[in-house]
Amino acid sequence: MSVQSVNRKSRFLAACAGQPVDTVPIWLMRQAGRYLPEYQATRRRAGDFLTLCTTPELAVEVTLQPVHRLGVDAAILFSDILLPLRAMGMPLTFTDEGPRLSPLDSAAAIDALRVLEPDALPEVLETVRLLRRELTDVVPLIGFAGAPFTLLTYAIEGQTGKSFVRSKRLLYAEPELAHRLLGKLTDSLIAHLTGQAKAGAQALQLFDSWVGVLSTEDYAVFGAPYVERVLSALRPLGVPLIYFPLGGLSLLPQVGKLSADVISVDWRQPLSLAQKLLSSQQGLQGNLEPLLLLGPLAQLEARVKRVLDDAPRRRYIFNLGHGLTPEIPPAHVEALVEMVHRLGQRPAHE
Ligand code: 1CP
Repeated sequence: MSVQSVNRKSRFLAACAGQPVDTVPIWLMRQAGRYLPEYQATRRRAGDFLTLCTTPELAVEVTLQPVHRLGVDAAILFSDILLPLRAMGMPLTFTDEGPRLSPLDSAAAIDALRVLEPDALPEVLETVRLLRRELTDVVPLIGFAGAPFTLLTYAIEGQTGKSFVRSKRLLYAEPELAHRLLGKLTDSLIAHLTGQAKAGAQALQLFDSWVGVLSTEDYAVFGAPYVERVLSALRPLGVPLIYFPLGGLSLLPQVGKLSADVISVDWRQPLSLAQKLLSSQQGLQGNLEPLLLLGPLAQLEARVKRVLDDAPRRRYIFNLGHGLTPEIPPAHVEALVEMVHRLGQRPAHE
């Protein structure tokens, strides 16, 4: 395939496959969200966050907002990692302080959880189908889910973990039960992600947002094996698989053994260091400190250059080291996309 036909198709998918690109592709975690006034307006119309996630027309609208405003090279489905827990039988609400679930506090509660089938969460799958109709091939759609351990923390803590005492009590006091829960979460995630890919998602990302609280020894038992089960079950779908172990610098040697195509790296370490700890087969995504977007544009541009200079030449996708936050000015995000496309241009022979 010529460079040009690859580029007309999708820079993002070309980069995932290790093919040449005209410039570095970029998308941003939480590119749809509260920093955008148009998101705030749609969210007000929806009334609450869960209605926004489960009304396909509205979820499509907010998914497309950053694509139109920013010119990013991929769209990410608007949904949330906690929706599968709700479908498994855990009532979920979102408050101003974050998500709330009634925490699983017994073996019976864990055994009562439903394991999802690929057609669970039909509203989310409908959003995927509608989005594929709206998007061109140039801007592919990324589907996603939380990784098993990260979902375990929400299911056991009932909210965003702080000390993770409840989660760790389960791991250390009742490891068999922990494995039973991780197994059910893993099977449900495989089903939900398979459903998304069959509905049209062209890449899948697993968010392991809380895996950084695990020691390397515990990641080997409660983290990595379940992530690998998800990845190998999804492999036959033929879409690129991205894994984001937030705060997982000490885990990267183990992450390097996972079968993910691309590893999304947080802002804490240079990409070149992450690359050394990972496998040479794995592409990289990342890793600008998101809050640099609060500072002046000249500083932002200097830091973007540093990230690009440090990034691999092939199989690389620009992103933030974590998500955009509500305080970030949209004009700075627009400027970031322009900078990456301008500074990331690759000569045709590379
Ligand atoms: O409008 C609002 O008030 C809700 C804010 C919000 C948004 C915009 C939440 C609540 N979720 C989302 C959407 C979302 N969440 C997306 C899709 C859109 C996009 O990226 O553009 C994605 C991929 C997620 C993933 C997600 N949800 C993660 C993993 C990524 C990460 O940030 O580490 C996690 C941990 C959640 C849980 C969650 N959802 C929302 C909140 C407030 C939380 C808790 C966050 C936390 O515990 O810190």
